[in-house]
Amino acid sequence: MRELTVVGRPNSGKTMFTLNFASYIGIKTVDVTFRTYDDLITCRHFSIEDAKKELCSSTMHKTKSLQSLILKITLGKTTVNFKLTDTCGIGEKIHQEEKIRRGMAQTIGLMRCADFIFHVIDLSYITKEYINNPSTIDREIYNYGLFRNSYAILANKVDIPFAKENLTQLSSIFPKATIIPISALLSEGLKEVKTCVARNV
Ligand SMILES: Nc1nc2c(ncn2[C@@H]2O[C@H](COP(=O)(O)OP(=O)(O)O)[C@@H](O)[C@H]2O)c(=O)[nH]1
Ligand SMILES: [Mg+2]
Repeated sequence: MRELTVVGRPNSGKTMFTLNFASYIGIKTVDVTFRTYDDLITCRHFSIEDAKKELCSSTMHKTKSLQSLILKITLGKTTVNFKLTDTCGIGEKIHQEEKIRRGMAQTIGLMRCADFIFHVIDLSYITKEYINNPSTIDREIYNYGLFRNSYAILANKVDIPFAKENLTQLSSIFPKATIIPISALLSEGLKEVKTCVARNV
């Protein structure tokens, strides 16, 4: 089974995307498998709504380990199962909390073996300083993603003010990537994501 992973900065909307994408392709309840850095595996069953309430948050680093869903997508007359794995957000700095440092290392480890990488970028994060910074974590992920050739950027939060202007800026700093504008919160742009998933499962 192919594994697609969802990576990006903390708070970019990875968990919201993962759950609302599952809902978009017709899933009503999910079994979320949590895998910690020390390989402790637990599984919980949620309705999508309850999962969003419990697993999404505006506080940083709500997601500290790998959270996988097994989903299925219908392609013509066949149904294909795939794994969609949400991850601990990564940043430039070494975090003071060990659990989060380990979670970030787990994310990087998974990026190396996943079959496809969705890189979520929060459009509200695109400031002048960000654009001029040559060493953001997003640039690192972009360079690695291009090298892997199984990569797309999800430009998230298109529902916020100035999203259009910021999307133009984002396209200019990451010119070689496929960029899909989405609102994970409002489930916008997910048809294009589904087409991308269908090509890569
Ligand atoms: N306005 C807006 N807020 C969003 C969107 N996606 C996520 N959020 C909010 O951003 C915060 C972080 O979301 P979450 O999915 O937990 O981020 P993660 O740390 O990347 O997993 C939450 O308060 C979400 O409600 C979006 O498309 N639009
Ligand atoms: Mg999360």
